[in-house]
Amino acid sequence: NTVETTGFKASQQFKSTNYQNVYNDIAQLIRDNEEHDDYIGCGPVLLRLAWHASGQFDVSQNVRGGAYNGTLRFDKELNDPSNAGLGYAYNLLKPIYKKYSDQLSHGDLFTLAGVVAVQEMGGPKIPWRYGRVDGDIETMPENGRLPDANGDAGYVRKFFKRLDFLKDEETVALIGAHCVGKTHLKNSGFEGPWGAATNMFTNEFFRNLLNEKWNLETNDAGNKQYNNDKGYMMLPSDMALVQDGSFKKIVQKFAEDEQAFFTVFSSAFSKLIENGIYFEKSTPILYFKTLDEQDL
Ligand code: HIF
Repeated sequence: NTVETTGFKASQQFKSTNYQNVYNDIAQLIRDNEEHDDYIGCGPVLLRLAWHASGQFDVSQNVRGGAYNGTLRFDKELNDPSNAGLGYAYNLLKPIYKKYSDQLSHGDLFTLAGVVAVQEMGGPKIPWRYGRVDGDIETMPENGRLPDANGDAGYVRKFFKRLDFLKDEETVALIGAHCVGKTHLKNSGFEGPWGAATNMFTNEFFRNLLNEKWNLETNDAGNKQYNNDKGYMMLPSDMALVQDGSFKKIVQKFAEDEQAFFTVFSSAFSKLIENGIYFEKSTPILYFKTLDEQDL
């Protein structure tokens, strides 16, 4: 795993692994844990795990902080306050890692889990490639590089620029992942879901941003969040998407056109989980079938 100017080189060592089988085992895990978090299920928290395993990336440093080294498996990174609640998701995946440990890296497992979560919740197909290699503890980035939910539009744009997203459209599409799951006071100091369909990947987040009546309130942890009268919420960094003219135009487009959202989300999420990795042309781009598509 030499570091090239373009990032860590993807390894071919596990090229014979049947990754659709790994996909299926993770998807079955989601089916078996549907009662998690008052029947939201564990799709959202696995998606969050995949992004936090990737989201410490800094394009100006390139080689550090992406998903390549799989360092979210280390206690120190799991104990980053930004990762509160992800220990549960990591523990869920441990039996799958055990089953495939001689055929699979942690970085590949974490990122594949995000792909599974999006697809099994009804979202777009996400192209995925293998080749991340477990790095030792020295490759773990410093804690504190994940985003602050109190940020405004300027902060959000700058943060995603650090992740090498230069187009507002990609940033807005990514944040549409907040259609699923919820915030938990004990994890983040925010509370509530973003909408009604908390385990279905849709464009509801964008429709709610535009159509609901939001009130800025102080929650029980003393943090400011936007609430509506149906019990939904928005983080300040979510609301930033309708407070900035350029962001808002894109929100309007995605609220009207779910397919447009899916297309941009798929390519942006794929980029997010591959940041800092250099793939040889021969590495195949894999697309996975959902359990439903396999009649499983
Ligand atoms: Fe989230 N996000 N996220 N997020 N996130 C939370 C939960 C989820 C931000 C903050 C939070 C992305 C970007 C940002 C998911 C997926 C993605 C929570 C609540 C906070 C505070 C955690 C808790 O209390 O349990 C910020 C500031 C982001 C940058 C603007 C990504 C694009 C949207 C990259 C992304 O994919 C998911 C899924 C959850 C729900 C987890 C759950 O347990 O339900």
